[in-house]
Amino acid sequence: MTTHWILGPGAIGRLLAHSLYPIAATTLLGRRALPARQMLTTPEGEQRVLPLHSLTIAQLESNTPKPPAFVHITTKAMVAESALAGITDCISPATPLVLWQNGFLAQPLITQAWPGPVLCATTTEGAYLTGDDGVVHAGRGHTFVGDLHNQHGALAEELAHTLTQAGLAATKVGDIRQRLWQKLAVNAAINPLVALNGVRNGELRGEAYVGRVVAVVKEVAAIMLAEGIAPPNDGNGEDAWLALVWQVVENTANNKASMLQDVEAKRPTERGAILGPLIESAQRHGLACEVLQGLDNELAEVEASF
Ligand code: KPL
Repeated sequence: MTTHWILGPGAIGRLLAHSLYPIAATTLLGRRALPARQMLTTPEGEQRVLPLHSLTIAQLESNTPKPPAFVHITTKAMVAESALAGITDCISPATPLVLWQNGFLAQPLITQAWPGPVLCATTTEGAYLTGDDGVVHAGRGHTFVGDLHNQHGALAEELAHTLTQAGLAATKVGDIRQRLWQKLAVNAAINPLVALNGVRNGELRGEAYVGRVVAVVKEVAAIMLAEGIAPPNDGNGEDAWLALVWQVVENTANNKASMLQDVEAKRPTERGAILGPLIESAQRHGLACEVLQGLDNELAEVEASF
């Protein structure tokens, strides 16, 4: 059995641990101890309790578990680097990492700094936590796996195969950078607006928000062009990006976006990983980003009030 460590026992981390349990030796790593009995509710509503193995980072230092074949980092984007720093003394620098973060902040930084292979995963699996001992797999999705410099195709293939075997459909891709930026584009058009206004995704279709969505997408589409990110569905520039955003709004109309959940829980948002790379790119390419910068400033103010 291969050994997988999962650093960050949030919703995706615990979904991974439950899914991999029958076919791999998994250890969940976090700052706090978790109850040994963990429940998964499947998309079909079935409930399964598993004795997932978890360790705190402090326990890891005094234990010597079997070296992992993969370390999955499933923390929020802003803390991925510091979480990794907390376990580097316990793993070989050649250990393959798998980054599951939103946005495009942790991926280039860790790819550059880590001596071993770094894979990135982008997923549409839907999951949320119901407490310290429960995770709901709300909807099945698909996961794409690859590395930013296309140097680890065989490893990405192996991981995609393992995830698929575990029931999380996955495909190895050679264009993970494009896919991460495409997701970031959609997140930038939806997340800040819903988080700042306390509304569900579907409400963006209302008169009060349509113009603001269009204004964000206009800036995002120009940045994507400058970054060499192809518009979705073989479409054309701004229209194709807008069509994708409206499609995601439609499909997730009832969702409370992750950034809104963060604001409601008074947690730092992922603005630095979503708006940050867009604003940095706009500045580098001399493009307009007043709308994106305005959203980032407003979110910074909200965070400062926590
Ligand atoms: O990915 C999402 C998120 O909530 O972060 C979207 C696509 C906006 C769905 O809610």
